[in-house]
Amino acid sequence: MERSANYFNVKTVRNMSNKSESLDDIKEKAEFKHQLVDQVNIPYRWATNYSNSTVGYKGEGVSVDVSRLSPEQKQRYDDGWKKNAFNQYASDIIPVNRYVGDHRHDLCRKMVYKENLPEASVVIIFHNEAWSVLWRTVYSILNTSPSHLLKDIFLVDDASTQGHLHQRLTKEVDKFSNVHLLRTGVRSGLIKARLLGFSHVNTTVAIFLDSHCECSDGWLEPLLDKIANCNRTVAVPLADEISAETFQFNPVNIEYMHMGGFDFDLNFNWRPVPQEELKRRTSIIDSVKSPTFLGCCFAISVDFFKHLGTYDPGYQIWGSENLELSFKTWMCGGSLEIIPCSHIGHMFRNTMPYSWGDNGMQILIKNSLRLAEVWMDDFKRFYHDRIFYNIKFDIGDITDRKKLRRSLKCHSFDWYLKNVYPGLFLPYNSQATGHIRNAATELCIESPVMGFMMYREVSLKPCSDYAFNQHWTLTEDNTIRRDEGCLGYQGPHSFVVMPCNPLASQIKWTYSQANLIISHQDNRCLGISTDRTTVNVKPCNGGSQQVWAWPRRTLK
Ligand code: LR7
Ligand code: MN
Repeated sequence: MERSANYFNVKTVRNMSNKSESLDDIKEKAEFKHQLVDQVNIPYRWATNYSNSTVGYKGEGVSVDVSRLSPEQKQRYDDGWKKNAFNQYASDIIPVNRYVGDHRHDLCRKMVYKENLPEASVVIIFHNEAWSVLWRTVYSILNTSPSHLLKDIFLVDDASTQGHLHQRLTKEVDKFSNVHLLRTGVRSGLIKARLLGFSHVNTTVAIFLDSHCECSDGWLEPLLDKIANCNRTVAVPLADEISAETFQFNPVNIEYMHMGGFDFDLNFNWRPVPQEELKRRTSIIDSVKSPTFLGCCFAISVDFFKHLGTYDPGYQIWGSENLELSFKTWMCGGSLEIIPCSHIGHMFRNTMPYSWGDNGMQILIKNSLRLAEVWMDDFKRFYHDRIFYNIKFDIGDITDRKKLRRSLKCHSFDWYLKNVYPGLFLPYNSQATGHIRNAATELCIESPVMGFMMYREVSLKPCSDYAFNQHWTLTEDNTIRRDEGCLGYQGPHSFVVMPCNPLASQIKWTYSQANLIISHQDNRCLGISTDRTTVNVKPCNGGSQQVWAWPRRTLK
């Protein structure tokens, strides 16, 4: 559908209680009007006049010029970042009802889907989401879903504490016949919140979204089509990026498709699609089989999700549920596919704004331990190794989850690794694993960020049993490795994590268990920099600055 620049004034929202209500009417009532008028002096790149309402049109972002904000505006700008870990100030300038554009490949636009696609309902969970961001998620769904395919939207409030999510939200939701509000009452975490939403779904397909997503033209049909063909397929859209800084919608380029992987921190990561999978596909818009998925956005058959025992309700707050669903989907007879014709934006942010209670890291580890215990068979040892064996965790009762796995007669994790994720690096026969601790400083070598960002510098940090990114493996072939990244020598003062190309001499090291030195070619040794913030390589001198303790734990 072609939208004019002032689509804002002409387009009618479908699926609303009062079906003839135009966006103008909604604008009158809704909160964004006063937000916009309120902020009319704010400098931003596109619109200069709200009567045009082109702010954010086609998914453009807003760049706020902080130097031009009044003290009161600056305060609001800072508060927005603090509360959300994204630029709420920018988000509040953009209409909650914006059009993000049609990001489909031409071939997708030409697709003709079955006439009788199954009906879906959407579950959106949130704990303290910004108003403009939450409603942009809802409006984007309403604006882009054919009404005969979308039944309900369930907003699940996971015990939010922010005022606007109480009475005001209840009232706003009342204006829509097919948007419903559920509340967990006590903080339950995203997994249980999703399960609460799911218990109200009475359509063939359930779709789960984070509360900071935007659906774009044509996102729904290809997901439903996939599930209509086989209800054991979990259908995953592309996760386009909504910038946390500007709210610009940046679509994924499907020429460079990625698949979901994981590492032995039990974190999700993006991986290149293997050659065999690329060859299997006959068109650029064919789905990509993926070992795991992100978790923020996906569609699943209600029956199949129930068959798989939904999520492990023992998972708290955040984490592991996407890997659990990935593993068991594959291991118990289904498949996980990324659908290049379905574009959903997710706002990725660098930190989490909300509290996890007393010890977030422990919660995360407990979830991962449950996951490993139930689904990973002996391979769980590669995760256990990451926890440095020092901390004991009570992971709760997992009898039911194990029973579930038995009753479903699922494949083993070994089968999954061989058949679904053959490219995963398994740290067999490692020579040493754990902290690499410097004798002179007691500091440990830390890789950049959790997970991997290639070619970023490593650093020296106080050793911590909770810092997974201080865990290194001395591999069989003499590399200092964390999953897909190896410690690489780029020059005497530059050490980065780089791809583990077996032919690259930059990543080859020798560790002597006798005198505890790590050497890199020609009798040069790894030591610490003068300012003690990072490592360097100098001729070996026997000093404690070049001595490194690295536990000799061998993993077979
Ligand atoms: O206690 C909570 N209760 C909630 O309802 C904590 C969170 N939530 C809500 C929250 O408001 C949000 O809507 O749960 C949703 C997910 O939390 P986010 O958005 O803070 O986390 P995230 O986007 O980093 O989370 C990713 O990983 C999670 C693992 O449990 C889920 O699978 C999320 O859906 C998932 N999102 C992504 O995978 C995209 C970003 C990660 C990367 C790379
Ligand atoms: Mn999210």
